[in-house]
This record gives sequence, C-alpha cells and structure tokens, in this order.
Amino acid sequence: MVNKLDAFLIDKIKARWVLDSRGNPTVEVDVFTREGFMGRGAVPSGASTGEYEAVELRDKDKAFAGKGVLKALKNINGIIAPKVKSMDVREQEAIDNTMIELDGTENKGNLGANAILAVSMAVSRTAAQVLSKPLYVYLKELIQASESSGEVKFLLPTPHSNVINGGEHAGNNLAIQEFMIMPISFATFRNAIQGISEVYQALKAVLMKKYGPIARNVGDEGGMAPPMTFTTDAMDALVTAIEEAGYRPKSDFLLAMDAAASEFFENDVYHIDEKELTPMELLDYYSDLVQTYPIASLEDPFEENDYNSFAALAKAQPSLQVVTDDLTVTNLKRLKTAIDLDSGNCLLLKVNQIGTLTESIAAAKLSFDNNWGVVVSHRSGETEDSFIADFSAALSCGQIKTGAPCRSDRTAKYNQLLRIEDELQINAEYAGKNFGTAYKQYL
Ligand code: 2PG
Ligand code: MG
Repeated sequence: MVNKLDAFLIDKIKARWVLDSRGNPTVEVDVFTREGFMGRGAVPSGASTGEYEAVELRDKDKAFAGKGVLKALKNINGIIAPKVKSMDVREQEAIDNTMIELDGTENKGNLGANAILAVSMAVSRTAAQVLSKPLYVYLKELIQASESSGEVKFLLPTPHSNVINGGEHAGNNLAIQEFMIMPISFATFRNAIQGISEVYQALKAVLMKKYGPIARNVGDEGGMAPPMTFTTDAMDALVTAIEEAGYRPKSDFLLAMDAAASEFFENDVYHIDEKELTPMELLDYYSDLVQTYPIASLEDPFEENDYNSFAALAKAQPSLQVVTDDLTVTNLKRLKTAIDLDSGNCLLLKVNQIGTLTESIAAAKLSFDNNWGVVVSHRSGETEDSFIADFSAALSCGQIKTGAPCRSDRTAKYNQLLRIEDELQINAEYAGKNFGTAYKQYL
C-alpha cells in the first residue's frame, strides 16, 4: 500500500495506435504517475454503431482507408495530457469532467470519445495499480464511492454468448445480427463457460453437417457465420446444438437476440426473412418467435428512433427482457427518455458509446434506480483489453455480452472473469437464473 501522494499524481500520458480485432487502428493509452506506476486502456470500436453515439474520431485521410486515429492521439498528447498532468488518478470523476469540459461538445466531437475513453480507462487502471487492488475491486469502490471493508461479494455475470453471427457482423443473409445463448442452470461462472464452449463446438458440428465446410467460418464476434437466411434456421440450430451437447433448452440455456434492427430498416419497413414488415408486423413476428423458442432477451428490436415500438413490445411481452442499445447509446438523456416511455427494461452499457467511465457508471445507476437491468457489452471491434470483465463484476449487474467463446478478443473477457472467480472463491456468486434481478442484492 503506497501512501505517498506522488504515487497518485499523473506525470505523463503516452498514447499510441494499436490494432483492433478487425485489423483497424484504435487508441491505446498508458498513464504514468510520478512514482512510475502505469495503467493502460485500449478502446473498442463498433460496426453497427448507433446514430447518437459519441464520436469516434477518425482521420478520414488516405491512411488506413480513412480509419487512422492520429488526430485522436494528437488530442491526447497536445490537449488532454497537459490539462490532466498532476491530477490524482483517484479523482476519476474530476479527470473525466475535465476532459468533457475540454471537449466542449455534447457528443465529444472535438477531442473524440476514443481519445477521452482511453485516458478514462487507463486512469482507473493506474489507480488500482497504485493501490495494489484488482481492477474489479477498485471499480466497485468507485461505483459505491466508498472503500470496501471486510468480505465483499461480487455477482458474476450471465453471458449472452453470441454463437451465430448475422447482420453487419457476417457475410450471410441473416437480418438479425446476434444469436446468443445464456447459461442459466450452472452453479459457477466456470461451469457456465464450459457449457457455452460445449454448445459452441456442438453447433459447429451441426452446422457443418447441414451446410458443409463453409459453415465453420466465423463472424466478427467469433460466432459461426453459416450461409443462412431465415431467423428460424438460426434458432433451430441453437436448440439442436444445446441438445446435442447434452443440455436442455430453456432449463439450462435460454436464448437471446440482438436484432440491431436499424441495420435492416429502410424506407419505413424492416427487411427480414425475404419480407418487408411494418413495425407492428415486426412486433407480431417477434411475439411468434418468443412463443416458439425459449427467448429471454431481445435487444434493439426496432430502429434507433422508435421509442414507441420498443414500448409496445415490452408491454406485449412482459416477461421478455427488452434491451436498448442503439436506442439509448449509454447516454443519460436518451436513457431517461426510454425509461419515461417504458421503451424496454434493460440498458446495454458500452463505455465507448458515451466516452467516460464516470458517465457509464451514471448510466448504470440510473438504470438500477429505475428497476432496469444492465448488460455490460463489448463492441464488434475489440482489443485484448479485458476492462469490461472487471467492470461487469464491479457493477454486479449480472449480465455481460462479449461474443462467442472463440477468438482471443472475446475469450480475453471470459478468461478474466474465470480468474476473478478463482480469486474471489466463495465471495463470487454466478448470476445464472437470476440474470436480470440478482443485482438488487448487491446495490
Ligand atoms: C451491438 C454491438 C456489439 P457493434 O450491436 O450490440 O455486439 O455491435 O459493436 O458493431 O455496434
Ligand atoms: Mg446491439
């Protein structure tokens, strides 16, 4: 335990680009304190990005086909670093607010949410380093605004594991972007991950039998990307794979989907299953699916401006978890609107949609206060940074979405949660069946 103030004061910030899981550059930052402590953060990047997300600053010139991040790096080195130098890494909120003010826009369009978030994440890691605390412990204290004493319990999240990829994340004809399995009957996180892995391997065999070797190709989030067209083809394959792996659909695994419906909404209709559906027809389409398959959670069922159809679905299917992603973009204002209009009951929380840790925590708290669930989520373009694994444990929100049990950018998060469970032992509880409600005991 270090007490010397210098250990906490920022001395320098080093920003660089590294590659994300799609091979594009992204921002990584190292924060150093005067005593040489260092914490690092690397930001992810979406493909099906919401219209209202904070701005991911790209160079838009020849390099990397416009996706370079040199401007963001310049903003860190030239504008952010001199301002936060000598600030205390424990002052997360003050540092985040300083960057928000420096940027001066609603959507972080000046400095870039990628520039700001990399610093924000790295600052929290540095503080944890100086305090010799695991990141998830430090983040929990930050969330609760108090130091923990005695035995502290953590709720480990039920994964929404995206084992079939469609939409913008794959080269097939599936309109719906993500087909996920949620392990619910397992005693521990480790058992749940084993179950996911077994179903994933069974799914690969099931799909290869039906579609041939092309079915073993994977999409952006490590899920299989078979040449399918219809939603029910994907759903049937999930149910078969769960059974082939020796588990029971509904009792052992629930199903979840991220429709990412903005991506197949054009000219006022939804293009899905070779049909064109109005919002109300799409609502009926989802209701039929929910009757037929054990679907517990449905994200972005409608396009990102249609608060009313979200509300209509949540009302029509009261036991369904209706998750808002592109609709709310981890933005307090949009989340408040969604809460007021009952446009769902669960927030998808992505730190890079809003750009600071402080605002992400505020969005989670607003959700909890209004009886909404929270799913901490990766992006389709990820790095090996496993920050969200620690963050989901710290929030004890009970749910995480971080892709298939395949590709290191996805398994980095699962593996970090396995380590956290090992460290915590009896102080870890696996959310499992109570994925959407268990967090209440931890607040
Ligand atoms: C989503 C995400 C992550 P992207 O829509 O929820 O799965 O995709 O990062 O491409 O927005
Ligand atoms: Mg989504």
